[in-house]
Amino acid sequence: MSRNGDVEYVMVGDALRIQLPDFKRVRGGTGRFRGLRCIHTHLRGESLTRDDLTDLALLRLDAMVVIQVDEAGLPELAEYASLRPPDASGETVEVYTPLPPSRFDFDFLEWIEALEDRFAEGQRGIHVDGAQDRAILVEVALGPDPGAEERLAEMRELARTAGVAILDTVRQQRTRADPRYLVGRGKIQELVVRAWQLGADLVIFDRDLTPAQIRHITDLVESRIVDRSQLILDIFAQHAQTREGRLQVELAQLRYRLPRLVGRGESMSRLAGGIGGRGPGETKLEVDRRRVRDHIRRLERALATISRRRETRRAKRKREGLPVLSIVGYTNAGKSTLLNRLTRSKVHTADQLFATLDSSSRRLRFPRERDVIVTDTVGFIRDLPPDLVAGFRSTLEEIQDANVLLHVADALNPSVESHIESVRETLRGLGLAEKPELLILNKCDQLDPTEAKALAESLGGVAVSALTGDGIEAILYCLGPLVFPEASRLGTSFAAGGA
Ligand SMILES: Nc1nc2c(ncn2[C@@H]2O[C@H](COP(=O)(O)OP(=O)(O)OP(=O)(O)O)[C@@H](O)[C@H]2O)c(=O)[nH]1
Ligand SMILES: [Mg+2]
Repeated sequence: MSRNGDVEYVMVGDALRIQLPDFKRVRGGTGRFRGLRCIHTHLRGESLTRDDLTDLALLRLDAMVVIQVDEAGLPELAEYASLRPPDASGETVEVYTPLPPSRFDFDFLEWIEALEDRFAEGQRGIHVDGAQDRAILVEVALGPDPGAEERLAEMRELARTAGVAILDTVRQQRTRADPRYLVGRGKIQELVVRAWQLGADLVIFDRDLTPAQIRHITDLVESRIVDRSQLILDIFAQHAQTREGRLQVELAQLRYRLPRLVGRGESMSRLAGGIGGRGPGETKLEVDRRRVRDHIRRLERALATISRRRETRRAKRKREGLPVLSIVGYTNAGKSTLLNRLTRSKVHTADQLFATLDSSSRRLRFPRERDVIVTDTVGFIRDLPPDLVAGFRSTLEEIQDANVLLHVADALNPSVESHIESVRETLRGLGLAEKPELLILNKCDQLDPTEAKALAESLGGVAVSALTGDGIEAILYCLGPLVFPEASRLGTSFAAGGA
């Protein structure tokens, strides 16, 4: 029924269910309800069911009304529910006290307009600094998920780095991922209403979504849907400085998006028989896909050219015979700070994830006029999809040249051990597990010295502070024999700076 009481749709069901028609989507009326209320009967006198409330939310109806009917078919009580304006409770639906239908004596139009005004007011009341994106974070723990807390903390860091304000989090614990929505139908309902109540621009999922899940969720939620990999790619895009870096990120973004492009009419593709694939039956989606694929090929060619030039540079370095030290490690561990400390340079550092995207190389002078090239590269993170890693292969080639890896870990992070493990796993995936590695436990200026020493011993690393310079001599001391193995056989000492 419409606002002014006209009957717009009539649905006939059986004792168990009615099928709601496919209402057209509400567009443009942000903050407004659909302007339709659904009035239906329950033949066995039940109250509003969970499904009723889910439909109310997903269809954003003005109200869901159920008239309970007695055995003679006569109306008993009418119960109704509406969506709830945003408030501290976090509740999304309000169910009102049932009344006999004859006792309803309020002006529906006045009531629903007042409710909409309270909605709009609640949305305006939510303030966020500056021009930041406003997001709802969805956390899904699958089965017994011991890493859930860590992952959550990391998602918040990623969001902060991307400049997104988290307005609220919606959590769910389930045994398996739902193939349609990742979360269950009830959670999706809560999410739809929360996103709308809070006027969220984005809904961020703390794990990756399949193309089908993105499509189904997009059908229900008006906000933009972002999964973990997309969020990481967004950060990469914000941080890429060089032309190569930008091309790599763009390529990775397109590869990630290609299977996720949403559209209708895919069944048309078999009808497309035109020359050059551009048949009469080609849908808009296919045109889009083809454009993306063409663009991917162009980017790949451009990157190949850059990569050849890089190759020449690397070959030159090889001819000079300088050993290469690659700094690797989890993102935000302090790799760039360590490069700066070791080589007295000034590459960009920041308390952000993926502050560094483009590799840089500097010279480090060891005693006796021996030079070493030190390179700093993009940081690692757990569960990075292989596609994404592949996009950075050419940057990672720098690591391939390394004689020794300096593996930097953030000793302050409670998850330091799992970080070290994911870095080693990524290195294994890149076929780099065999390189000699020196583990550096960084940021020890913030730890009690005995604690730092114990941690370094238990993990087999060197405790340092790249920020204050504490422990840098120890790094040089340990590096000497790794970088100049022939010299160390001759018994030369590599202690630098009097260590
Ligand atoms: N307290 C303390 N902070 C440090 C130390 N080393 C680095 N930091 C801080 O940690 C943050 C990250 O440092 P970066 O050097 O940018 O870290 P990164 O590993 O290069 O990070 P990405 O390039 O983003 O992967 C910065 O805020 C640094 O100031 C340290 O020894 N002690
Ligand atoms: Mg860095």
